[in-house]
Amino acid sequence: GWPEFEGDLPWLTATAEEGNNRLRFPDCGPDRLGFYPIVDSCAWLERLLPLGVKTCQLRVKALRGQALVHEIRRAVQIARQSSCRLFINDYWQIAIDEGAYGVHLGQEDLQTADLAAIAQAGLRLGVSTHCYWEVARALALRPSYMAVGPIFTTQTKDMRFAPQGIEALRRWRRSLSYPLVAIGGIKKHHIATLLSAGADSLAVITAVTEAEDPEAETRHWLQRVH
Ligand code: 3NM
Repeated sequence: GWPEFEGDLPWLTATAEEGNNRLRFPDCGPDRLGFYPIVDSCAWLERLLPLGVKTCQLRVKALRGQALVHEIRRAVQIARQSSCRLFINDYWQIAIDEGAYGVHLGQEDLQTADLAAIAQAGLRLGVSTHCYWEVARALALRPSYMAVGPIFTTQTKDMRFAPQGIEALRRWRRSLSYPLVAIGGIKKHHIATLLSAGADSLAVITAVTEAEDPEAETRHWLQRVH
């Protein structure tokens, strides 16, 4: 079993500094990542980005081959038109080829992705973390941001990790100087608490995609998070 996370971890940061210094991923600019909706199609991007969303992720699970390439290509165009920072989940090679703003990788993807190619192409790297060891691994890569999850129970993704809760987020905030993206089961009544716990950004799927009025919901989140 894995030990529980305990206390602050200054040595992690020191280890990262001594570690893999070859790769450099760009930062995400001076503005906080803020409200960060995750969607599975260009149709969603076309609905949400004109409302002022400045960070988003395309997380496609249902397409393959040329259809997938076309979807990502169009997503990059849509994001450019709105000056939105678009992270492509998982498909790092297509993200490089299509000139996306960044790539978001889970821990499994980290094992197979060509991180040097991503860095060389100048794409930002966001990494999912769910526990102490995954944070340690992410730190060694010095990514552009770290996602911390699941904060709360989520039905949207199969999770072998228990919800970390707000107190864990606070502790990561004390240990880490990276932009922190909170994810997992986040609803709008959590916004104030998560921001004051130190989240730079709140990533959501169902809070927007299953809202009765996703556009109104997006406007609300934008107003509250920024
Ligand atoms: N990643 P919702 S939680 C895609 O903890 C994803 O890494 C998570 O969806 C993580 O906002 C999650 O509907 C699902 O809970 C987020």
